[in-house]
Amino acid sequence: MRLSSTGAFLRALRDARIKAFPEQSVSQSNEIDPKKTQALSEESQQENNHAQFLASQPQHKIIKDAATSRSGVNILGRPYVFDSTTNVTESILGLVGRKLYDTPNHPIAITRKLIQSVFRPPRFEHHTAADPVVSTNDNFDVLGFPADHPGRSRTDTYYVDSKTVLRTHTSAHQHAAFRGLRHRGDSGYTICADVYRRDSIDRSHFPVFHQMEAACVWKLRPPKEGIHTRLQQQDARAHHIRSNTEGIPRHDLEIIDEAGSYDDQTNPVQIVHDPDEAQLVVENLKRSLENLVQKVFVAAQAAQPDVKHEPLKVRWIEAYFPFTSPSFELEVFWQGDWLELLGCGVTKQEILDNAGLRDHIGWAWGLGIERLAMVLFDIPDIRLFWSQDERFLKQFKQGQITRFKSFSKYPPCYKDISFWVRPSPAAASPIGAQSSSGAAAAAGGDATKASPADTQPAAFHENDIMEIVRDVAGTLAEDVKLVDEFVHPKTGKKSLCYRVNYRSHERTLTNEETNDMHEKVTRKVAELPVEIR
Ligand code: FA5
Ligand code: MG
Repeated sequence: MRLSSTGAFLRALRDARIKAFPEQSVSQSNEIDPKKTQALSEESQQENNHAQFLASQPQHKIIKDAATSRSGVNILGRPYVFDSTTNVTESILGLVGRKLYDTPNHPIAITRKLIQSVFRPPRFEHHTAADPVVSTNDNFDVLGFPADHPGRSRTDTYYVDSKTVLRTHTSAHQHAAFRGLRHRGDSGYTICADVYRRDSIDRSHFPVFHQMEAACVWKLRPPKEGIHTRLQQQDARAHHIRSNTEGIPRHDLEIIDEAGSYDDQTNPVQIVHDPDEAQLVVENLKRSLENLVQKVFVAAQAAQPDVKHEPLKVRWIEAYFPFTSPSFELEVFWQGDWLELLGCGVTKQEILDNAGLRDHIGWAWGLGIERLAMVLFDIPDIRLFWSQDERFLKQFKQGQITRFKSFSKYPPCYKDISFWVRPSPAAASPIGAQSSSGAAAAAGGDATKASPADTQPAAFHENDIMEIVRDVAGTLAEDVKLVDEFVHPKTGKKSLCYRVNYRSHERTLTNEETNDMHEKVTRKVAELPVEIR
C-alpha cells in the first residue's frame, strides 16, 4: 500500500467544500454540509488515486503507508492525509457521525427540538451540519480569532492537518449560514451539530459535545414615502426591532443583570453602529434568551411535579468573543450553583458585511446542549449521552421530558500516575501557543486554565494526559484529577501526580482490565516530555 502527497488534490477538494453550502432538506432541517464536488486536473490524477484509495478504506481507521510513513484517514467518506500538525486519534474519530441530535428519542435531539420550538420558522431556518471537518479559516479566521488565541492551540483543538480541524464550535458555519440569508429580509437561523475540544475529563466534560447556535438579523427598510435617507431607513428598522421585542412573551424569571451597562472599553458597542439601535438589538437578544430559559425550565419543572420549585434565577455577565460586540454570557442558578448555558452578542458588522448582509444588523448566540439536557433530564454524567445501553436509551421518548433513573452504580477504581516534568524546554506547539492576550475562551482554549507545568508551558500540557486516557479508556474514564504537585528543592524539577478514576456506567470493571488500561496509559505518558516516577 502506498500513499503519496495528495496536497494539490486535497486542497482543491477542500476549497470546493469550503465555498459551497447547498441546502438539502433533512426532516425539518437543512443539512448545511459542504458540497462534495471534486475538481480534478490531469496532473493530480495520481494523487487522486491515493486519495481514492484512502476514501475506500474503512471509515475512521488511521491508515499508515509503510513505504512513505505517511498516514491518513477516511472521515465520512472523504480522504485526509496527515501532516505534522495532526493530533486526531481513532478514538475521537470513532465518535464522528453518530448524529445524536438526529436520533428522535435521544435526549440531545429532544432538547434540540425544544429549543427549535422557541425559535420557529419561517423567521428561523433550522440547519444541521453532519460533517465536523472544517477549515481553520472557517473555524477561526473568518470569525476574527487573533493568531495567538488559545483556542487555536494543538493542546485544545483536534487538527486533521495543518489547515483542517474538527470544528470546535458551531460558529464555524456562521459565515455560510449568514450567506444563506442574503436574499431574505428580517430572518434568522439555528445550527445544531457535534463539536470537538481537547479538554479535561470529568462529569461535565467530554471531547465531543453538541452546540446549538442561532442568529437573527433585521434589514434596512426599503425607501418609500417618508423614508428616503439611510438614517430614516435605519429608524424604520429600529422600530421593527422594538416591536419584535414587545412581541416576546413575558416571563417571571428573576434576572440579575451584571452586564446592563456594559463597559465601553472592554465590551463596546461597535463604532459602526448607532448606540440606540445596538441597544435595541441587545434587548431583543436578552428577552429572546430569557424566554427560551423560561420555556425550557418550565418543562424541566413539569417533569418533577412533586418537587417544590424556587423561582428561576438567571444572570447576565459580560463576555468576550472575537465575532460579537458587546458580548454576554447567560447563567442559570440550578441546584445551588451558577451554570453557564451560552455565549452571545451583537454580531460584528464586518462578519455580516463579508457574508453579503451590508444592510443588516443582528445578534447571535451559541449554547451547549448537554448543559441544558443534563438539567432537563437530570443526567448526572456527560458520558451517558454516548451510552448505547438500552437501559439508558429506553428511558427517553421524543417530545417528552422525563427524569433519568440511574440503573445502578458500579464501583470506581482509582489509579495514580506520577512523573517529573523535565526542566529542559521541549519543542513549542506548532500551532499557536498559550494565550498572551488573556482573552476569555471562545470555542475552546480556556485561557484561565494554566498548564500545571507552568515553567515550561509548551513542553507539557495537561490536555495531553487527558487525551491519552480518553484514547485508552474511552468512556470508561470518569475523571482525571491533579492530586499532588511539588517542586524538588535541589533539582528544581516539578512532580505531578494525576489520579484516574475508571468506572463504567454499564458494568463492573475487572481488576485485570483496569490494570491493563492503566499500564497502557503509563506507557503512553512516558512518551510525553516527562519522566515517570
Ligand atoms: C462558543 O463556542 C461560541 N461559539 C458561542 C457564541 C456563538 C458566542 C455565537 C457568540 C455568538 P463557548 O466556548 O463559551 O462559546 O461555548 C458555548 C457554550 O457551549 C458554553 O456556554 C457551554 O454551555 C457549552 N460548552 C462549552 N464547553 C463545553 C464542554 N466542554 N462541555 C459541554 N458544554 C460546553
Ligand atoms: Mg463560555
